[in-house]
Amino acid sequence: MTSNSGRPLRYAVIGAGMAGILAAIKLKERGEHFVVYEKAAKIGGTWRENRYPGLTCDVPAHAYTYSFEPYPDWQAYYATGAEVQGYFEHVVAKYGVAAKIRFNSEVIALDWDASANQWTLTLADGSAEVFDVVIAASGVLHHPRLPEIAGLDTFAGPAFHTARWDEQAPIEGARVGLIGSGSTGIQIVTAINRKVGRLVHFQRSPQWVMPVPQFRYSDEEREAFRRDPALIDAIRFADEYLGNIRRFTDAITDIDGPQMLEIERICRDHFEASIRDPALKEKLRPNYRAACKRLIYSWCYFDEVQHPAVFVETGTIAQVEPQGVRMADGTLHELDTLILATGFHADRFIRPAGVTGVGGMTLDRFWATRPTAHYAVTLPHFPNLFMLNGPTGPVGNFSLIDIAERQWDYIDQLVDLLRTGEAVSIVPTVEAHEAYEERRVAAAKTTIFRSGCTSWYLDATGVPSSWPWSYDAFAEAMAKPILSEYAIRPSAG
Ligand code: NA7
Repeated sequence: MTSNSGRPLRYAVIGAGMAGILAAIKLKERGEHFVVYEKAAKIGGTWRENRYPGLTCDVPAHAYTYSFEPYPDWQAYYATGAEVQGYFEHVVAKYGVAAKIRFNSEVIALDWDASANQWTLTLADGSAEVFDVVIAASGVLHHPRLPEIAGLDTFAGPAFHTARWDEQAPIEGARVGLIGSGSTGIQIVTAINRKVGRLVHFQRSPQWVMPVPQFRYSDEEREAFRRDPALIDAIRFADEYLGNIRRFTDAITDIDGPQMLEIERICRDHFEASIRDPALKEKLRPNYRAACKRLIYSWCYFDEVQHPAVFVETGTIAQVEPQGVRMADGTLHELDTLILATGFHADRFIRPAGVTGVGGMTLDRFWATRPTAHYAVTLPHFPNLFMLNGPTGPVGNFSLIDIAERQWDYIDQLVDLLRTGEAVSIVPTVEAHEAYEERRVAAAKTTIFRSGCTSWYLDATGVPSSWPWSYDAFAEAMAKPILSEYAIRPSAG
């Protein structure tokens, strides 16, 4: 638990979302000295930022929990965003980590001092602090991407990104425009279509929809979960969830194999059986393979999109005008409110913080081609820096909490070398990382994500920025770091 100079190691955790809370709990359990820096005034990360109507976690609630903190109180099989935020607040209170979080504290720079084997963190207020270990848990989808549409700022009514929801914007009985049909846009359609006067859904790409069940838990069921946590495990480890993850990761890596053909069949059958109007059906028919984009998991989208108040507009947007959205064919959709469900810059991670590692190497330079990390966790040139939910980790419709917990196990084993005083710094070698990344990129190019669609899974060069192997391969990689891939600087003493 001490550094080579005999004092306790100091850890900085950046971000108090799902992954940062995990790190805080684990470090507190070990009795470590740590500080969590959070740029906002509240915990929760993506669940704090997103408050749009219809926000639902598309991973079954009982599977979207920390393994050490099952939650009998979930109201339904899939939880609302507000409930998920409530879960994280409950966890932070129960595990007593709130006092360790410094709110309104944005880290703007991290600088490695090779002589002291320490990171200096600079905050937005100009103050600086020194740490031995940095855990970057700063999230993935947190920089809203606004569409480049002419005249956007001329719109007379409220126009806002979904992660900056405007509670005052007219929705009830109003003429609402919604641009974007990712998971966010689709969830919003299902939540506001019966409230609006008219909803124009501007859809550049239609979506494949995986039909999933949704149901509420009764008070009796919640009581039973409380009495017998094995009932929760039965959901968490059920074949319908865990088995599906395995089948899904097999499918995305074996794109003509039986699992992918089955996913395609389910999505196609659901689509064919659900949409009545032939014209709408053609608008909603994707021209790419299911699971190429992140699948929409929904129990109601196809019903809700057929509500008479919804108009799916598939034409090209020419510009935004004060009254509404003008299409390339000259049609003007007059609107009171314009919602931008246009996604996020998925390549930012810890940036815009400036990170400078060994020999002046900057993260921007290291990531000039694409954001990468060794097994999605560590970075050559940046010792004693560990990422949770960093670039090239597994992506799909499964719990990122589980992914972060497994990454923590990997990190913990590496940090142990520092903790025991065996080493003062640990960093993957450039050679090991390049060899790994070469294998990863080659495999990623053969996944379903690259089968002919656009999505936030693809990096700037069009290569999927994801773990391209099976779930079990990921679990195995996280279970034991390959120490020969690391440069481990031994302690002088
Ligand atoms: P996504 O999945 O990145 O979706 C963004 C949507 O916005 C998508 O339908 C885009 O169409 C559309 N888009 C983006 N720019 C434009 C412009 N200029 N004009 C028209 N349409 C546009 O973001 P979400 O917020 O829905 O979901 C992100 C993740 O959050 C989700 O996967 C979950 O993991 C949680 P495109 O498909 O590019 O044609």
